[in-house]
Amino acid sequence: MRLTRRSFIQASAATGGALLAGCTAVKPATNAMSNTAATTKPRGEDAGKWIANTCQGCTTWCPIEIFVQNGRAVKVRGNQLSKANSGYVCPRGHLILQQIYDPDRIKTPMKRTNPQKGRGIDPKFVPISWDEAMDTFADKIMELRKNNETNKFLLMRGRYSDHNSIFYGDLPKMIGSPNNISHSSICAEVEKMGRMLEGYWGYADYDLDNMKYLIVWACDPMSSNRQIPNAIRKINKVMENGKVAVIDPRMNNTAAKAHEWMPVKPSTDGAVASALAHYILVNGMWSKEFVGDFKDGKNRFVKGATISEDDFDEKLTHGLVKWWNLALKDSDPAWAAKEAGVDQAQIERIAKEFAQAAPQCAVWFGPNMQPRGTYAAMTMHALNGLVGATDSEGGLCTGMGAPSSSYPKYNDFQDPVAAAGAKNKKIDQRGTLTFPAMASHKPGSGVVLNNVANAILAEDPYDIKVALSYFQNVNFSGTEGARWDKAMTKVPFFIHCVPMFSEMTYFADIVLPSALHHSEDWTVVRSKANLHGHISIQQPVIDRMFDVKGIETEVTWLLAEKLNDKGFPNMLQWVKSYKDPETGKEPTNSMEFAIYATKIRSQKAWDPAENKDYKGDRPNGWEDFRAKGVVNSPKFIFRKKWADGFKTETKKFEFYSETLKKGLTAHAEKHKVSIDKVMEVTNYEARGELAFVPHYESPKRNGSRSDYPFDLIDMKSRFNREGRSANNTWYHSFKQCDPGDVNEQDVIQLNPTDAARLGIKDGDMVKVTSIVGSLKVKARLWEGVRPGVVAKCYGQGHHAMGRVAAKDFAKAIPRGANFNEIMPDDYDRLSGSTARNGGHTGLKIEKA
Ligand SMILES: Nc1nc2c(c(=O)[nH]1)N[C@H]1C(S)=C(S)[C@@H](COP(=O)(O)OP(=O)(O)OC[C@H]3O[C@@H](n4cnc5c(=O)[nH]c(N)nc54)[C@H](O)[C@@H]3O)O[C@H]1N2
Ligand SMILES: Nc1nc2c(c(=O)[nH]1)N[C@H]1C(S)=C(S)[C@@H](COP(=O)(O)OP(=O)(O)OC[C@H]3O[C@@H](n4cnc5c(=O)[nH]c(N)nc54)[C@H](O)[C@@H]3O)O[C@H]1N2
Ligand code: SF4
Ligand SMILES: [Mo]
Repeated sequence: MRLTRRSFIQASAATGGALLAGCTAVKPATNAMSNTAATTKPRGEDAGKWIANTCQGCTTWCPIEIFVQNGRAVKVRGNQLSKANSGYVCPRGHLILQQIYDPDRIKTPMKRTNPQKGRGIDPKFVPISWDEAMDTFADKIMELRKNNETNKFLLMRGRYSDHNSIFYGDLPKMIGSPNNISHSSICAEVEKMGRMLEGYWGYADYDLDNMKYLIVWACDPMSSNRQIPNAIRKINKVMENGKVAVIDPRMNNTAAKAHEWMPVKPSTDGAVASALAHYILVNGMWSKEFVGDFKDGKNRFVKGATISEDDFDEKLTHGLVKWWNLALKDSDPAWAAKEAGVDQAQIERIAKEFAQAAPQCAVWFGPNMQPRGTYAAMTMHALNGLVGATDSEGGLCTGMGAPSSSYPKYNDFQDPVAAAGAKNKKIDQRGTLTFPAMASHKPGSGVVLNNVANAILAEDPYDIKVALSYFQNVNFSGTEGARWDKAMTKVPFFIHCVPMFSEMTYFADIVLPSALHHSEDWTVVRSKANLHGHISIQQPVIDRMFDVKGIETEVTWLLAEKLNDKGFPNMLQWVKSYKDPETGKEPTNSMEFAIYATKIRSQKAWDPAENKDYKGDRPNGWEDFRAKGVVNSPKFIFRKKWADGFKTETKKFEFYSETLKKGLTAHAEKHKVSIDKVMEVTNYEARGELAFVPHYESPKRNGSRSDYPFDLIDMKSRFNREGRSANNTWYHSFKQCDPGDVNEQDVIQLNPTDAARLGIKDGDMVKVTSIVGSLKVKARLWEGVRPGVVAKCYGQGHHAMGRVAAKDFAKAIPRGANFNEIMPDDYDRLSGSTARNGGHTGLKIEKA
């Protein structure tokens, strides 16, 4: 049967119709509404049960339970044992049901029959067997091996589980490629740059129970960010105990509840943060316990005054006086108020009340994905150090980990061809002069996913012949997506491993339909929130309805078998080393491999014989862990870092970052240029020593103010399961829960004063133009966005995905507008992060 895109849709519709009919035919899931396990069977049918799993609708990675009745998933709640979410999910958790039963899911492997590739060009997919799909994949790998060009295999990852260590971490090395490219840099790497001041490369956790002042900055924890159910539950507590202030150009969900909303001009956050620090210092409100004091106790922080380092006795921090002299002495609230377009008195009030609450306070800052975001994030985090809130009760911390065991090593099985191939340069140009891409402070250790499209097109450092992507749709999620359309057209052979057709799938030669992580696959994930870490299971809760497979494990196994048949046995030997930790048995098929890998990874969590001194949850064996689904760590213990030292070069919290200086020095030396030159080519303003301290950098904008007068800011919808829920009807029917947005619509939010000037009325279609291109979108007049700024929720504008996400799926006509299409391809180059926040896109707006 030839399956064109149109007939594929029709085929899906038929199956989907049957499914939906099936859903309505069964009894209502009344038992699922009860908090206790069901005891009575509704109308003599299956009483149903809650099965533990993990939601990955965002980076919170909530332990959840799915209620299954008559073989169907009917309700989702937080895992009642979870300390991260206290048994609750956010609104997105419920969309899992619509994801599972989405009639537009891909139901079988498919191969392309139309050699022509491009956006909206029908690939003319035909269904094939897994056997044929994996055979073709293996042939492609054998060809690369034969030609000694295994480095030309590229594996890109979006979301993932712990088992990404197998598929993303080890498999490319077994094949012989250095090119395992994660999505981290289109995600949130800038945030981690801020925490470099304390030598930590990761996200924070917050002690909301004991907090008295919270500054929510460039994020919206009640709607997005990294612990939503906990933030929703605990925000009231902070508000009762003290105050919440939100700094964001738009009135986000948290701002709608907070005591203060400061609508800063985009990318001027560094100015406000510097002014808060200035105020705190001038008024003697810094933490004497954490930071130290003047030797004679006399405060010399006076506006404009240069201070001698000899006069200050620093304790657990490093470089306070240098920071003041280089960046803060003139950065007073009056200056910042002008720069950021906000009220001076508000800056002073926030500074004062924040410092008064210290150390029971925190700056909760978001990723700040703007071209100079590194320094903005550093300046925000410096405040957490200045008042001693970091690693302190009522403040913030690095959070807890959760137990996990190691996977068997691939190294013993890697052959010389693969070992040589894996030594090549990575495709993303990390570590080149203009891409320092530092993970932590090591240049070239970060990833620059969005630049892979440019590198593929330029064949620099080389061309890519075989690409695979899973859990990812970078043609939609990456800025200036047309680059990705061109790049994926150029790649001769591409495999997409996804449960849904997407913008990226247009370019696939083979599509491998994926088991959904949250309901059909075997794995574990680890995360943290509410001062506890957790390891949480993902296991099948329903029988698979379609011919889908788990990508990270089952596909690895199937490929290994095929490669073995073709004379390359090493991979099969490697996967067979994943023995069942309970019985010692070797896996004999892909499903056993998936289960054993899950047991291996979580052994420390469930095996009473392992990890004996662990003070967190101790399930009694594998079955008990499966039933409970989660192991919570003990509670975070504060001030250990105060006692033991931070992981920076100086072991102190660095206001003058010797750690960043080390990284920048290494990068400059490698390229035989000065650090100033590095700053220049990476688009930062700092020169000299300023590069090593938190400071304000003015907004870097694409497009002149005269031609493109508006600043675009971008945020996630509270219904975005990252990029994956737009084909769910609930996404659209509840859209007004995104402040300012409208049900069933996709809008750009515009302040009424700007709209009046342009003659635009609520609901008018407008044409928005950046230096990259134009889009048409509906205008929504809304006071919750500051004049001069326009805000657009990320998530809609799909021309693929399915019949709900697209306006016309068969004709590839989008529903709404994906602003990534007009956001210039730009970066915070120190981290390699893709810029999308902070008004880096200048916009012109006209009535359409
Ligand atoms: N609902 C939802 N939550 C999610 C996800 C999701 O898809 N949906 N995804 C998860 C993932 S993968 C990640 S990485 C995290 C990311 O978490 P966040 O980055 O915290 O999420 P965003 O909604 O993108 O937040 C951007 C915020 O910055 C504001 N903003 C933009 N420019 C500026 C500026 O110049 N200054 C200031 N002060 N504010 C600015 C926007 O208005 C918005 O409130 O979220 C996770 N949580
Ligand atoms: N303008 C703008 N752009 C953004 C953002 C933004 O806020 N604004 N957010 C950015 C951020 S923070 C991130 S993390 C990225 C995310 O962007 P990507 O890394 O590209 O990931 P998604 O778009 O979430 O994933 C898309 C694909 O995953 C597939 N999928 C869904 N469930 C599963 C599953 O269980 N298994 C497998 N194998 N596949 C599955 C779906 O079919 C879908 O096509 O987007 C970034 N892009
Ligand atoms: S979407 Fe995120 S916060 Fe919501 S339930 Fe899922 S993992 Fe938790
Ligand atoms: Mo992300």
